[in-house]
Amino acid sequence: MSRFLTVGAGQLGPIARDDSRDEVVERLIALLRDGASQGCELVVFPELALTTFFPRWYFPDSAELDQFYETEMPNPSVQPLFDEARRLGVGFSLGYAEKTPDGRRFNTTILVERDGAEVARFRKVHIPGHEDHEPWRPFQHLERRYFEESNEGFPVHKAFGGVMGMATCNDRRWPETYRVMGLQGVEMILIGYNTPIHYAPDPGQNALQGFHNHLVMQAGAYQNGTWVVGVAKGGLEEGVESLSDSAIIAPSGQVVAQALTSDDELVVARCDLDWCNHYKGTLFDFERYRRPDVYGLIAGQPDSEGRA
Ligand code: CDT
Repeated sequence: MSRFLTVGAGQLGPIARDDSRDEVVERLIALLRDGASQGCELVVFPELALTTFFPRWYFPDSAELDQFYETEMPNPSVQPLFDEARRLGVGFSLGYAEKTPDGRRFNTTILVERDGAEVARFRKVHIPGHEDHEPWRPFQHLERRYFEESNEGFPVHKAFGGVMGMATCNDRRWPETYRVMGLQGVEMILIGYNTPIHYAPDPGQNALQGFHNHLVMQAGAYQNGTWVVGVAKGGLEEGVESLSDSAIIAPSGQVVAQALTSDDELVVARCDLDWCNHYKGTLFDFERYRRPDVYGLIAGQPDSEGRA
């Protein structure tokens, strides 16, 4: 049997600090229309897709910081994207900085169905970078100052004719991210990212950024028998080069479609969600072959000597 879902990875090129939400939303709508013309039922947009990647700057003043957050979703600037998506019958996922009514800040992604209904909001679990201003760096990575870690985990959702999950940027580097969703039968994981090429704590990793990006997503896909859609905001943004390389990855771990540019670009693949069953029902038949009885250390908190 086949259960096809045509998906677009809506990669973005750079967003300048003074680009307005309206300008960015126009770019998102152009990608969405491109997707509709190619038969996409779902377009996946990157992490923090409405603004420049603001954690690269230290903002001592919270009023200045607040301009990058959305206090409602949708809001008047983003509403045209929601309207156009519903008109076209194309669903989407969109990453943005969320500030809740009680002042909490999360790195959030909303998933919206083809009829415009909200499926879920996912809040990033693994928050990388640092809490305090570190002037020795050529640019900051202050996600740990500007976002709380979510404790909501990695739920999955019946939508788009399958079982969908979400993760955000640094979440993709952790095998547990995929496995927690794999255990819930996930068939497609949507991942947006902003990955600066320069990694200040260990620049020796810079040349490996592209390799590591695909390595983790391909392994996560294969080991859990799921599709993975990885979508970048890449290119040279405010003087910082970020990884592009958006990719759609099959449950076999193979990259089936990949971005060629560092700019706005739609990467499309027709994904058979039933193909997941080849892997979930053979090598990765979890019920038959997994050994959770010997994996205690993974979810436990080790003591000071490293014992679970
Ligand atoms: N946005 C995000 O999570 N980026 C991180 C950068 C590396 S840590 C400074 C990532 O894992 O790609």
